[in-house]
Amino acid sequence: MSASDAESEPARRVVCTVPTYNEAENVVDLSRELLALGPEYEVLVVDDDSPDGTWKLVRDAGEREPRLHLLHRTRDRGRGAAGRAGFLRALEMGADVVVEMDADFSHQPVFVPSMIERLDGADGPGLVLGSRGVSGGSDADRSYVRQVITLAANAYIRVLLGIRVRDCNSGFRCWRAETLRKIRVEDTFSTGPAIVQELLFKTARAGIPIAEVPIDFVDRKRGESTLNMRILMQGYTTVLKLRWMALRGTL
Ligand SMILES: Nc1nc2c(ncn2[C@@H]2O[C@H](COP(=O)(O)OP(=O)(O)OP(=O)(O)O)[C@@H](O)[C@H]2O)c(=O)[nH]1
Ligand SMILES: [Mg+2]
Repeated sequence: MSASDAESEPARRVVCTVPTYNEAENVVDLSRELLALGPEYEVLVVDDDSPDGTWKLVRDAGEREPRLHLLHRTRDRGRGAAGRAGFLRALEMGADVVVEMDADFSHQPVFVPSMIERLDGADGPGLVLGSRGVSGGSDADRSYVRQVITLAANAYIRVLLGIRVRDCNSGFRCWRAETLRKIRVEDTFSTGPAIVQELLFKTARAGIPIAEVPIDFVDRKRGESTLNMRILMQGYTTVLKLRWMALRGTL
């Protein structure tokens, strides 16, 4: 390979998947920040036909930026289905590393390089979490009530699923592509945000090492949260279902 080929072809592909629902105020700025991290970065926005036109903004910006991709979904709306579709598309695209993160800047692009560096660590984790629960990480920007809900959910998941990581609810993660293939991401069933815990549980059960890197989680500044009591309760129920399926050997 010539020197110029080496310059135009990054050594590996890092695809950042971002599920969006009504994130018109965030999506373009977030994509720009991610793409600025380096030539190996690509962004895949997985939008569920947002009424605020998020997908149109991505489509238009993508015409000028070949590293920005859109997966525009019009059926099966939901954070879980969108996450699954995003992972599968990223694998089809030939990603070596898949980053997943929210669009609302709670997951700040500035932390991604340190997470990827950790994925390259000599002890070879197959998954790296951006974590609020390890030394140097924080969750201080959100209301006290939200912090307590997250802590309670974390304790519940750790006890029920026997997962040892400090931040089981982190949806800010870097995956080796081979981890996603090994745990058969195509077989995940969660329709909502509980896909975060489903994938974490499946990774831990597969004996794949999981590392945590500190991040500062910040509250969304623009746009509306989709979280509500029904989604929260659905999440708790899915965790119970995962435990039950594991006990019965049907997971
Ligand atoms: N494609 C798609 N994305 C979704 C859907 N629901 C939420 N999202 C995205 O998933 C990410 C997380 O959703 P948020 O609404 O921020 O929920 P949250 O982070 O649990 O709650 P907050 O802390 O209040 O922001 C964001 O990027 C959303 O736009 C959905 O139905 N489809
Ligand atoms: Mg959020």
